[in-house]
Amino acid sequence: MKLFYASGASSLAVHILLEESGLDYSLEKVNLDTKKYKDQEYGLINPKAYVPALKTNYGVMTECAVILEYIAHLVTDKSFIETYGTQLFWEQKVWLNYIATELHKNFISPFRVGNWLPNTEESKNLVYKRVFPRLKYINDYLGSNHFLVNNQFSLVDPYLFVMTNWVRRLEFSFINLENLERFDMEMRKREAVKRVLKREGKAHSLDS
Ligand SMILES: N[C@@H](CCC(=O)N[C@@H](CS)C(=O)NCC(=O)O)C(=O)O
Repeated sequence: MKLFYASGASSLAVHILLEESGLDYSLEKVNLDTKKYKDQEYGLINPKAYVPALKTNYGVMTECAVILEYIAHLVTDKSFIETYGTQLFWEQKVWLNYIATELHKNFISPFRVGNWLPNTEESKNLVYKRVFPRLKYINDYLGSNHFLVNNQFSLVDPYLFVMTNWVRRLEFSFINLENLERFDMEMRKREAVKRVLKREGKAHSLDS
């Protein structure tokens, strides 16, 4: 498998789950400004022109939450995903969808080239206003637990970690989000997460 990624983007969730899985994979870094990887057109891999994309034996898979689910199903010994049809399985689906639709797509980095919000303090405040209540909901649900579903590491946690990492990247405060801050710090202690963060380096919007 080959993961097309940009440093610190949502593809980080897939990268972490791949690393946690022990599966064989390689990486291809995409420049989201030029939409190229190496000197190749990324649009030929993923016409949607965003990351993540995972090249598998079955073709190129897109949509972060779906890719996470795909990987989770490949490694049955890791319990990344609950048994189909159980209450916890549906809980995981609800969280994946919530993170994808309520957080991921509202979490806009105004300073990133090509983003549709102007790079102003006002834009940043608007993003904060939008994401804060959604983060607060997760913060309160999490309570003193380490992980989101059943207090066990699962496919939803790397995706949530991308969001807490973006709280840092946008220099938002963790005030009233202390459970999420603790979650973020705990995730950073995981060996797989350390390896991935080191390998990805500075976030794509900050690396030039
Ligand atoms: N619906 C997609 C959205 C992916 C997405 O928004 N990716 C961002 C990075 S986090 C991206 O590559 N954006 C490209 C761009 O804005 O040009 C998913 O859930 O995977």
